[in-house]
Amino acid sequence: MASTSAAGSDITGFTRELFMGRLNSKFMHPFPEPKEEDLETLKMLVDPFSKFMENENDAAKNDRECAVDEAVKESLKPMGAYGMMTPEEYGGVGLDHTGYARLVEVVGAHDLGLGIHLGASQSIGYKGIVLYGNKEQKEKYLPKLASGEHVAAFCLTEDGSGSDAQSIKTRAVPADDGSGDFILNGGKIWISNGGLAEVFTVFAQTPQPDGKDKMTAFIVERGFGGITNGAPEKKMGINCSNTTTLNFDDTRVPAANVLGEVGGGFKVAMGILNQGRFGMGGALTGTMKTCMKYAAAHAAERTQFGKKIGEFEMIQGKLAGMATRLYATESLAYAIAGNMDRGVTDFQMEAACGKVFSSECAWWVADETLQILGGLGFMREYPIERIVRDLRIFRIFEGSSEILRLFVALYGVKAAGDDLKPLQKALKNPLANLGAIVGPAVSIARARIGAPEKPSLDFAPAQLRPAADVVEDCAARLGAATRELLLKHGKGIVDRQLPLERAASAAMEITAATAAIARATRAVSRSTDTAALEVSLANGFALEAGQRVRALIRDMTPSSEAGTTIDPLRRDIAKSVIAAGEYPARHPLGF
Ligand code: MYA
Repeated sequence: MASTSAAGSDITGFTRELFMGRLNSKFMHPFPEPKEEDLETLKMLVDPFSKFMENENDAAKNDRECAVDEAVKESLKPMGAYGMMTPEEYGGVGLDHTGYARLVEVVGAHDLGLGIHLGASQSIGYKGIVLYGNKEQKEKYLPKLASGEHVAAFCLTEDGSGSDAQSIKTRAVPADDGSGDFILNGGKIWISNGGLAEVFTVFAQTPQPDGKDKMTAFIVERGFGGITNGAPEKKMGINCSNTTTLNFDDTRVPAANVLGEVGGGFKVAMGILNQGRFGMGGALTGTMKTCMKYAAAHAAERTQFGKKIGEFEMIQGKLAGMATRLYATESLAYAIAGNMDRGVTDFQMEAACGKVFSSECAWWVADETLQILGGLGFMREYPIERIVRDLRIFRIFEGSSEILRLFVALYGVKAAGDDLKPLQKALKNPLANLGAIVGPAVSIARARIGAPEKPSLDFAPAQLRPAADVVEDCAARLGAATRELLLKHGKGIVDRQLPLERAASAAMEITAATAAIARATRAVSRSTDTAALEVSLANGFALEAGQRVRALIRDMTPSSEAGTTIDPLRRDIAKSVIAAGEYPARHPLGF
């Protein structure tokens, strides 16, 4: 399917507006939809790919052997699996974001470890060349990477630098010979494909004219010399993906291999990660669907106390919760992908929401599946055991749930601060300097804060009013609570991570619920065969999410019991734990 990306779009993001109590429906409605002919082409790719994953790839064997079967890799190459989104002119399949989400859903449904091998190469490993590479770099590297002849790796994380990505120590300095080449030294850890890759996107500090270091991105070939990798790490899951350390010892990198601008590496890293995160939602809807198959089959077959267990309310509650979360995750994943395809550039916060939401929902769904299967789910002969192990890392890598919640909350709060201040020039660095914007902004605006217009999802049809009412109410509450937080804490808000965490969680749930409503609205307007069910799923998700969100927002406000009592208690308890270096209470028996 050829890329249908529009040249640009003036549609702005959805999630940021929530912090101001606004619902930017344009992002969600009409729910993005590819052209009919694109879908036909995509179907021709998905069908054989699904059959291959079902019949030829053996996920359990890959897991046992801690490597993707070589024959599988060879078969995947001509299928375009190593270059799904790479432009056709460079030998890739040229899928748009929606098409990519659909194909990785197939991978996620069958083998997450294989998905990481494929994704680490194209979703982040050489994505930078596609996004920021010049013509020569693209022509030189992309064809072999898209065909799978070479694989790539993304090299950011270091021993002392995980979430705090700017703190890397790997350094590249200009060579003494005046050639413009760089000499690269340093070490990276936990690099997916680290032992297999021929091409690395490496982030390193480079000296700047002002004497300070700034990050630069480089395209590094294994053949440049001085590169060694450690043995594959022994992991809890995604075992067939290769994860190693990497060391650069006086590796000479030609000047032509700077990716983007010298000193512009952090933006390159963030741009790649922002672009890559939407794929996780697609992949994990596949995983959740696999879980649901096992859960549904077991609920229908297993008899206890003279009844099929699916007739018991508790199992029904679980299955419904799984289906509604899956519907919301899938809706959000395709809303983000569709917006990226229609040229929306303001999707960073939604991509972060989609990554966190999908990884947490998938974890919950897999865990509930295991619970429904009982002892069977714990046995190796059932794939749920592997799926649970594989899924755990998704809440950690590509931006942990915690750092992405902070990212979403702080950027949302910054926007709310901007909204409150009529004149103040926007500060650029919210994580570090939020106070400088929030303090003056709030004092200027303190006197003139009024309730904004009631947020509205007026596109929702009558059947979806229950869900729309919840979302409208929650958005208004989030806007009001954010204003209260800003007024109370001013510049101190940056350190109030517990209310920020709640604000982000609320925003994520509201974003997902709105995507689900928009998708169900489309189903209703087209009278599709599953429209009534989709209405139930969207209403079901939004009503439950609404309960969670109202509790989160209640606890966000500084005057709440959480704000005044529980959070200070939690801080004190944590300090005691850290001071003791262990569980600090005396044993009830005294020893
Ligand atoms: S790869 C490693 C993953 N690592 C991370 O994700 C690191 C997480 N940390 C961060 O993202 C950043 O450090 C944070 C910012 C967010 C904490 N977009 O002072 P700042 C701009 C655009 O706020 P910091 C892996 O795990 C900002 O506006 N711009 O930054 C492999 C400012 O610009 P300016 C952004 O406090 C997994 C400047 O940067 C963003 O240092 C394998 C500084 O901002 C942003 N997001 O920290 C997965 N953030 O100065 C395989 C900041 O101009 C993939 N900025 O105002 C496969 C999955 C799919 C397929 C699967 C199939 C099964």
